[in-house]
Amino acid sequence: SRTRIFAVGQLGPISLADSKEAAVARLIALLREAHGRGAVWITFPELALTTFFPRYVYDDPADYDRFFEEGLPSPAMRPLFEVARELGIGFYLGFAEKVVEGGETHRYNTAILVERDGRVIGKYRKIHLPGTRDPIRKANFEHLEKRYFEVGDLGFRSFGSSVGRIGLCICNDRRWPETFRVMALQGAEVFLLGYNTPTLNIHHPEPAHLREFHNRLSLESAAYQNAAWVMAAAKCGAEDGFAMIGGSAIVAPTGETVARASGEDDEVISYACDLELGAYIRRSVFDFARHRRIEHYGLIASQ
Ligand code: ING
Repeated sequence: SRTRIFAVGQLGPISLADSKEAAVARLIALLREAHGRGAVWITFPELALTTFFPRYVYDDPADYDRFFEEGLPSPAMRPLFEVARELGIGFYLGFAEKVVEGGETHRYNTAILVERDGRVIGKYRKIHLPGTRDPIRKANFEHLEKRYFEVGDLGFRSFGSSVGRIGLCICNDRRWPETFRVMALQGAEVFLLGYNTPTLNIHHPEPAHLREFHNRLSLESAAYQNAAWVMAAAKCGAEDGFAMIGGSAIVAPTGETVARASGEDDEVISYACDLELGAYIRRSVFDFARHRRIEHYGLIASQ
């Protein structure tokens, strides 16, 4: 067996008025709690340093650049990197990335993977950006990720680490099966992701319970159909009154949820995950090489 204790650090609300330093202090408290449980890795949410600002309308980058990080680690992240290295815990962190590449300024919804010794060993920029570029003005908030972020340019990859091969994605990506299959085909045996999922769907009316159901369905099907562990960290609760769902979870390669957050505030869940559990499934029912027939799958990648 290759058993490691993984943790998920769920965050409660971060308001517009909260500083990044206050958010980082909360992440460090979750880190210490995870360490106390013997965890060697922790997954934090999407956009974990600030409120979910794509709910608001901004026109001028000067008004929303304050939500973004520059440099890796950025000044705000530095204390988290230091404590994680001191405790020997690797982590996934979601944040808004502002970077100059090719002489141009780019902004992405990004997640990084940091090894137990503090090295950045992976980076992912969110590919499935939900919502709209322009306000729809159907509720008292928006979902403007297409306005503030570019589509990620790093693809879906898996990264070798001291705790196995890890695949990264972010929030809406979990609803698209292609996300996980592409990473599973690269050997990912653990998928890490963070999410910020509004409870109210502003695009069409639907019962609130479906938010929780679709979150769970996405995580459990990804785990089962790719014989991999899934760790998902919510930022949740009401941020300045705008509610987001909790439901942070650890899901086994059998598709069974083995740990779930019970509240909508800062909370650590953890589980002793045997990475060998996925391996036997990959050698039997989901032996990709033996059973998949790619000659029949062309449409998925061609339209
Ligand atoms: N949030 C939501 C998510 O995909 C959403 C947006 C919710 C889209 C429900 C469709 C249905 O979980 C982010 N940040 O992607």
